[in-house]
Amino acid sequence: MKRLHALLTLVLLPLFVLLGCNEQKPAPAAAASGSAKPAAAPEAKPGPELNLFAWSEYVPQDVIDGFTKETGIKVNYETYASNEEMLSKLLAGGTKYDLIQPSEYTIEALAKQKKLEAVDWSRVPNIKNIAPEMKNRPHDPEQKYSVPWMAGSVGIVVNTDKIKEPITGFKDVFQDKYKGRIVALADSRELVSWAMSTLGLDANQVTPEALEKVKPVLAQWIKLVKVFDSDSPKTALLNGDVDIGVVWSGEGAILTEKDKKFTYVMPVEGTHMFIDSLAIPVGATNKLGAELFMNYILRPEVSKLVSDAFPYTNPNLPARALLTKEQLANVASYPPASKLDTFRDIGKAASDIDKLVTDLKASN
Ligand code: N2P
Repeated sequence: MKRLHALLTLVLLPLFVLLGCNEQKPAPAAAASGSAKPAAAPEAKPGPELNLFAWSEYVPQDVIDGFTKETGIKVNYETYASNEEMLSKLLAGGTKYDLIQPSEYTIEALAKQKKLEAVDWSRVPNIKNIAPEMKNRPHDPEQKYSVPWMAGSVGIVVNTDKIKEPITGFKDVFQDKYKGRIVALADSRELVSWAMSTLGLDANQVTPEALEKVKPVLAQWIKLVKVFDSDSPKTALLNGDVDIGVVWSGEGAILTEKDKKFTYVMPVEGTHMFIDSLAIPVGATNKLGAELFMNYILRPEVSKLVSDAFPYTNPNLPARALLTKEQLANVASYPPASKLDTFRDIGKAASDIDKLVTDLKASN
């Protein structure tokens, strides 16, 4: 009998491991493949609704529908177009959000202010799918609070039917001859960082002196821009309203994919990488639902749906393995290896940036 048992174990165990590879017991560090079920304590029950506050054009409807179908949890997806907009609504407290999607520097700021709940990783074992280089970054060094959603950067898209001169960086975009032909992100921290890179300054050293230097540069640039749009900067380029733009990399990827007349350029002055991540704000009433959602979007086949709709840099390695050669060859989504820095929390200087850009736009 004992022998039979040993034999069965010998034969069946590897078979079980082979076949049952997808859904595993939570063992975040050790699990090897795609998708693992969260370890919900028997008494724990998520709430019936999940208030998700996330960037616009970032969470595909089929992902939300799939989650609702599987869990019965209704997702209320409210959008924002900048970290600062999200912060002001979050901190105003009008709505109780269960899940937010800040960029790294805003994760860092919220964590410092003790405004984030630590994620219970036993409920989010699929975190193992995230590339090691996207974890434990300076904004969340112990990976306590955040689940990377998509990474990306900012780049220049040129309509080469209309613009024949070589464009290599911000200084080529913001020229008088392109006045009224430019789209740019409506994002103050971004705008200031582009001007800082052009001046050879470190975009994380936002001192009053640095902002004094930035001011005349931005005053000039802002006059040239026809459209400020962070939600869908591709639209003005697609419509032919403008011929050149500084846009999110995922928007650039969509444009170059749609029409070969669009080219994508990484600014020669340098750019930064953002890591937009899911996090649970203090005060969330459905933390369990939020953790279920985190684990769900970390499944490779679900994360692939995000890449299909919004082709940013997917930090989920098994999801990346599901993408086509064409998707992976898009240089806007997957720029040739370069180590990009991320923005850091700059504390009070964030409101100096905001004031500077608001004033310059108003006086334009
Ligand atoms: C998605 C916007 C990308 C966010 N529409 C940039 N941090």
